[in-house]
Amino acid sequence: MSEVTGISKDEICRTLSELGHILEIAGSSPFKVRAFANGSRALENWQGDLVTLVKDGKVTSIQGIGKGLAGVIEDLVLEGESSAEEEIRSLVPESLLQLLRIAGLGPKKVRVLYEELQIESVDALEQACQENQVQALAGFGQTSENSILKGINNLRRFAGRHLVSQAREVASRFLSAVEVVNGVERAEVAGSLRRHRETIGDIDVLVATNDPEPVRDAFMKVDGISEVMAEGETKSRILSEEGVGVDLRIVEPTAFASALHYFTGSKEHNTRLRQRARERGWKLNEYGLWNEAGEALETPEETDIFEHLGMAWVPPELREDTGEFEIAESLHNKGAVWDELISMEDVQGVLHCHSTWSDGKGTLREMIQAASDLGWLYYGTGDHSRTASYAGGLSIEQLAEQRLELEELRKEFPHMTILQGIESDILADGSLDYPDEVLAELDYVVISVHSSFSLPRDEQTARIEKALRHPATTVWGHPTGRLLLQRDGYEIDLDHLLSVAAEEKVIVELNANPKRLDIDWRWGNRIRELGVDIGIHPDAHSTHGLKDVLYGVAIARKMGFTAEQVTNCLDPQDYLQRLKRCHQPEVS
Ligand code: DGT
Ligand code: CA
Ligand code: CA
Ligand code: ZN
Repeated sequence: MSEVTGISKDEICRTLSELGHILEIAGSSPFKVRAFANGSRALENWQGDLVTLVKDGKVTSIQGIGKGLAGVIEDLVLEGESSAEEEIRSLVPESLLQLLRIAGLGPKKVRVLYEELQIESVDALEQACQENQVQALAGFGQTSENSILKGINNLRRFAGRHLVSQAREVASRFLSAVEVVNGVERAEVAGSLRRHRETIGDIDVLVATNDPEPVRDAFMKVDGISEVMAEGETKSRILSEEGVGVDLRIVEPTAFASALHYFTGSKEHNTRLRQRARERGWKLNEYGLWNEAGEALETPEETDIFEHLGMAWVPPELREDTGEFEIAESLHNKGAVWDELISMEDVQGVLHCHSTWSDGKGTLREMIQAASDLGWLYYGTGDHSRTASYAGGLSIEQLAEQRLELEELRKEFPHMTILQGIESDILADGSLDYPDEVLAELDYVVISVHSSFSLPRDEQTARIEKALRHPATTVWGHPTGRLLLQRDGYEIDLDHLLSVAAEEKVIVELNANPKRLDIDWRWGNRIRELGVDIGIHPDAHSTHGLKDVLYGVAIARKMGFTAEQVTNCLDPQDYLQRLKRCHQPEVS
């Protein structure tokens, strides 16, 4: 954050990149367009205190930022606004920027739509597509018209939901502000965030106190509120500057557990549980639990609610009405509790990490150091393979050179087991990206689809099955290719492919990148049934990205996994054995 105007570096980067897009849509000179795009990227990669740099008048010392752009940055940092920005924004209608949010539409195409068809809004574009006006334009065609319609559909479908990484940040800002207020006995985040859903609608903060007013005041003073939507005695709602809604509910301390249970949800879980209460002639709601005589039962903790209703406490992640009631009841009958689900401390190491050898931002040394700092005992490189030239995929020679660097790093990090792997593109015909003898030299191979997303279901399934059956394949990376809030995965027979993975002993990846969280948690029960092994992999493209493992762990908990059921919770020796087991028949 700039202490002058409060504008953050990220925000400035976003503005510069957006201005570049506007210039391109407006048909400005390619030099000017590139200056903004490159400048945004340069600033993003630059580490340091921007305010100091501006005050010293040294913005142009950042490589890739010229005089003109430096002026814009200085104005933004010092004044919070810039006349150049206003001028550029006035070049095209603001609603055009919405079009850029449609998958597959860049500034070039938006410019054509605007120039040729005077399209200024998403609605207008949808209509033009439906009237087949877009396919007639140069550079478009029927396929792109269809994919624009699909993109519009997705845009609307995903509007108003947020990635869990962003929601967590916003939630902790509000939680930490209210939990320290005098008189607050308990404070927790409930709702979908507590259930570890993969995307979040809004954040639900619950506070127990006998003195609501100071809590509400503290809540309203949190940084980055863009709008107060409701402000009441016990219920308030704001919109954060990130566009995330935050609900605050204040309850009396004795009602905390029942309110926490209620506002954790899911709605479906709540309905089933209330039904159970009703079957006994009891009543359950957000205020408490009452027996048939109308007497309130004491429920100081959530466990008490479940206990009264004849069940073991259900971890919040599993409250989706997907079989948790039957398990909780049988555990209760045995006097047992739910198995401890996996946690971050159980993770012993990771693979599938990118470095500057391909498209990562961290060098191998930086990445391994960061993994070691996280307390991990093994680290596996997983750069892109040679066909992924857009992502700096490694040639056979580079793989060999990388091996030499790894030899050195093994000496530097003797406590780490350092593995060389690759994220091999699955080629269109299902073969892998290097000759067998090259693959055989690696410690493991992740196979991933990065192209030909729209093959028919049968072909896509056959393509991936072939790759899964390749003897070098160890891990199936981001199995469905979905990007949360952006696009669905490719069409495949996932159930069949999971059985193939089980048969071939290929580890199925739970990709921990918060944009992916792929494979979807809804497959958890089926995965256990098939006996498929999963691994939680960061797919990190920076040292920071390694920490994404925590989002993967959250999803693994939602799948109901314990540490014993996740491959990268094995100690290094057992892990190496497990990687070698792929494709080899079980010895009994
Ligand atoms: P979200 O915000 O869409 O990601 O999902 P949630 O689950 O956080 O939903 P939200 O914020 O609308 O409500 C929080 C919880 O409150 C929800 O999980 C269950 C409870 N709840 C809300 N409305 C109802 C309702 O009509 N019936 C029942 N039984 N519970 C409700
Ligand atoms: Ca919510
Ligand atoms: Ca809510
Ligand atoms: Zn990938």
